Amino acid sequence: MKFAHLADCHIGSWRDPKLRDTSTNAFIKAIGKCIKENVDFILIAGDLFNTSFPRLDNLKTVVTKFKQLKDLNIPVYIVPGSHDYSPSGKTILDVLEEAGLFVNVFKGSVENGKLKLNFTVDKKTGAKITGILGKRGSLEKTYYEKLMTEHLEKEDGYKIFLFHSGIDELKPKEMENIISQPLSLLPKGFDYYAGGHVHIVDNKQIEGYGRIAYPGPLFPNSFAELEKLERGGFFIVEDDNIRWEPIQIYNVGRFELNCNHLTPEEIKNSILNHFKNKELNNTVVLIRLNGVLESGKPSDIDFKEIFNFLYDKSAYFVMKSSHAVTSKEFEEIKTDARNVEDVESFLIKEHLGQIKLENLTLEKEEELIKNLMKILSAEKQEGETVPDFERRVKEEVGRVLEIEL
Ligand SMILES: [Mn+2]
Repeated sequence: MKFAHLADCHIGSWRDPKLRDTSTNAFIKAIGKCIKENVDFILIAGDLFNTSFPRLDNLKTVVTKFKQLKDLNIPVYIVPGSHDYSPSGKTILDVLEEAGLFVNVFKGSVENGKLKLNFTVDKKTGAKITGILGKRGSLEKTYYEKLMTEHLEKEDGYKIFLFHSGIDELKPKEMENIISQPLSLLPKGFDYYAGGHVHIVDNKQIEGYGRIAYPGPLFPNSFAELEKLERGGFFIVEDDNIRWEPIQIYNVGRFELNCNHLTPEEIKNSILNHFKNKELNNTVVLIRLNGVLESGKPSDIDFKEIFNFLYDKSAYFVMKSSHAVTSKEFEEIKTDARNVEDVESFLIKEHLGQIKLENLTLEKEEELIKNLMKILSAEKQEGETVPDFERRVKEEVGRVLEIEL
C-alpha cells in the first residue's frame, strides 16, 4: 500500500498578486508527484482551501486536478479544516464531494449524545479511513470529547485517522499559544494518524497509537512560515516507510539584522552588502529587522532603494518585517511591545470585559476582537468589484460572529 498525505494546501492564500497563485501551483506540483509515484490514494488533512468559498480561477484549477485523479482511479479522502469549514455549513467542499471528486471521511451519527464515526473503506487497498474535521478556534474539541472510541479501536485491518487539530505532545514551543488537545482524546490503535492544522513537519511513532504525522503546508502561508520552513511538502507513505517530499516553488533569501546602535543609513548599507553577491533569481527575499536605532526613526530606512536594488537583481518578491525596530525616542515611552501584534494585544487586553454577552469568556472575546480586526482590515483584491468585496467582508464577519448577515 502506498499513499500520499497532504495538509494545509490553503489554495488562495497570499493576497499579493505575485504570490496569490503560489499555493495553487504547489498543489498542481504535489498532485503531479502523487501521480508519478503511483500512489493508491491521497489524504488531505484539512485546509484544502484558504476560505470556504475560494476564487473561481483557483477552484477551476483544483477541480481539473481532482478530475484527473478520478480518471486515473486515485481516490482522495479529506476532512475539512478550520479554514475551509464554515459554521453555516455551506462550503465548496460539499459541492466537490457531491460531484464525486473526493470523499469527506468525517461521517457518522449521533447516538445518545455520543458521536459514532463510520469508516470509509478504500476499495483498492482495503484501508479503513475515518476522521474529524477542524473548526475555527479549535471548536472541534467537543467532537473528540463525545467520541465513541471502542468500535474504532476494535476494528481490524489497516486504519487511518484524519484530523485537523494540534496535539499537545507534538507541539513545538513557539506554538504555545495555538490551542491544542491531549493525544489521549484520539482513538487508539490506528496505523496512521494523518494530521493537519499545525504547520510543522513532524512525524512520530507513538506507543499505543501509531504513526502521528504532520506534513506542514504545501507552501508556507506567512512571512514567518517562509522564514522557518522555506518551502512546503507532503508525505509519501509506503508500508512502514515514510518520506517527506518537498515542493520547491521559489528559493528563499533571508536576512535578519539586529539594528542596535545602527543608523538608518548603516542598516540600508548592511542589507545591500549582504545581498550584493547573492544570486536572487526566482527568490523570495525576506528581511527581518529588530532592535533600537542609534538615531533617527524606522521610517528613515530607505526601503525604496533596498527594494529597487533587490528587484534589479531579479528577486521574485521582496518582503520586510520591521515592526520590531524602534527608535530611542519610542523606547523612552517604555512600552514592552515589540511589534504591531503585541501592541494590539496589549490594548485589547486592557479593554476586555466590556462586551456583555452570554457565554463570552475573556479568552473568546479577545479572539473575537482579533478576528474582526483581521477581517475589517482586508483590502479589496485586484479584479474584485466593490459589491463582491463588501459581500466577502460581510460573509467573513458573519462567520466570525456565527450569524447570518
Ligand atoms: Mn492550516
